[in-house]
Amino acid sequence: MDKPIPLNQENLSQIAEVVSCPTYDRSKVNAGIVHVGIGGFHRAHQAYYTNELLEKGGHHNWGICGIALLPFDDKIYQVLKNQDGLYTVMIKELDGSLSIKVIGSIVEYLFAPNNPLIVIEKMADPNTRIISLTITEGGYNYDEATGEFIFENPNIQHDLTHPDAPKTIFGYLAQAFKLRKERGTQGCTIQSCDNIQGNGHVTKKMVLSYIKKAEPDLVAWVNSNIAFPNSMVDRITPVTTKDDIELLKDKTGIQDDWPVVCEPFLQWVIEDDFSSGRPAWEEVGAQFVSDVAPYERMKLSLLNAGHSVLGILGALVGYNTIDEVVNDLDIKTFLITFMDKEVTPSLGELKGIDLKSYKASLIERFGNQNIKDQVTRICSESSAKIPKFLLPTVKYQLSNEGEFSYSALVIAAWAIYNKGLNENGDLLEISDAMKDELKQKALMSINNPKLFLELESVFGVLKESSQFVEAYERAYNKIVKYGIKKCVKDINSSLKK
Ligand code: CS2
Repeated sequence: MDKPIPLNQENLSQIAEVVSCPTYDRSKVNAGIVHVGIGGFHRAHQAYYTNELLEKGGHHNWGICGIALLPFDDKIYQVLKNQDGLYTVMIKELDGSLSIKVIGSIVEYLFAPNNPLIVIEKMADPNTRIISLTITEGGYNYDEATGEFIFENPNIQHDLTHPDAPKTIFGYLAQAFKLRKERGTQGCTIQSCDNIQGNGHVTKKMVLSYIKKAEPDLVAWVNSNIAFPNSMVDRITPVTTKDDIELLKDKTGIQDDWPVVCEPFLQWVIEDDFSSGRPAWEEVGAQFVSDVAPYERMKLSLLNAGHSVLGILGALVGYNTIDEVVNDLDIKTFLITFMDKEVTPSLGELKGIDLKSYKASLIERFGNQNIKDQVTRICSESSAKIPKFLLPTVKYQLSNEGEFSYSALVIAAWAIYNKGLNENGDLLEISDAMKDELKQKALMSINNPKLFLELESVFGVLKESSQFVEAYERAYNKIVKYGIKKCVKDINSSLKK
């Protein structure tokens, strides 16, 4: 095989002979958007939509400056720098085929830990009109039990005492807003693209909590100059593997050090509330609506919670990918019943949405054998995901005297998962900010399962519901005795009766 062609601006015309590449003049694109968190999801979603818009022409002020905020984001920063911001999206179609496209919407990139002042200046720049975020569910720094900002976080303490060299998004935004206010620069929009119900509201509440303490004189300015639209974001984006990089090289001859792999499905529902203009993303398929809440609820409680159900049960059984788990008929039936009996009643009326076909489409998307979404990816950071994805359903069902035994089984399975071994005795690869605490509680729970529910920052006051505790303990003991597969089979057949 010929030597692979490194992906960069200089080689773009040669690469365009093989795969679809940006046809717009990237040198004329200005970064009106500063995006924090340039991982796979952002690059498969917002940057993808933005690339499609730039292709249409006439939108050159809406390019993206990607910010790598954390020290370990150094790798993606280096890759983007070496590739002039270019990267490949490999869409893994349901039929096993691959659609490949080079994306050019990220036209600048900064590594914050080495250049905090440059990043603050960029966020304060009058040409920056949107600062968007994918900082993960845990990145919003609030206590699940109280909904309040966690000031004890050592990085937040650092930011309060080192305003010129912040480590967290909150420290950066406070300084950028301060400069904007001092200079009389107009406000901008902070657009969360993370999987949190009311992600705009949550962002606003957390940013204001921090600012009240760090820069109290800024509160009124933020309230009148900064918009925080809510949004629902969706595209399944597994972790890129070495095999994906090789596959791209084999199929196209392109050397891309960090391509993105994703499913074909793509959705973005955005509240139309921007303080200083916005790209016409609706021209490329995004939906602008006045109320995103029903879409968010539906997606978080069905897709994301559905993922967690598959991930946690699948990890214990010993599966590696989500398609393997959902193609296990017993687990598939369990998931479908969980969606129908526990989640659906909690969603209320969803005007204009065909829930039945939405749920069917999820089963199909989860079953995409081509994307090989990793069980480890889905289970990672479950301590931040479960309260947002699964617990709202449990709370609804408890207060409406409804069904919650499926959710209780999943939470019991998660308690067992945190002991660190699957049912075959293999070590589980657990990645979670609360990993040590989870393991400690999981081990303490062996003889007294309800101790696990004492993790208040995850479960809040759930331990006070005797009904839930009972269902959870029953499920826990049964899983330990008979294993996941039998428990799932039994619950499936008991509900048929
Ligand atoms: C997943 C999400 O992280 C998770 O647990 O459920 O990353 C999911 O794949 C995306 O939200 C899909 O839009």
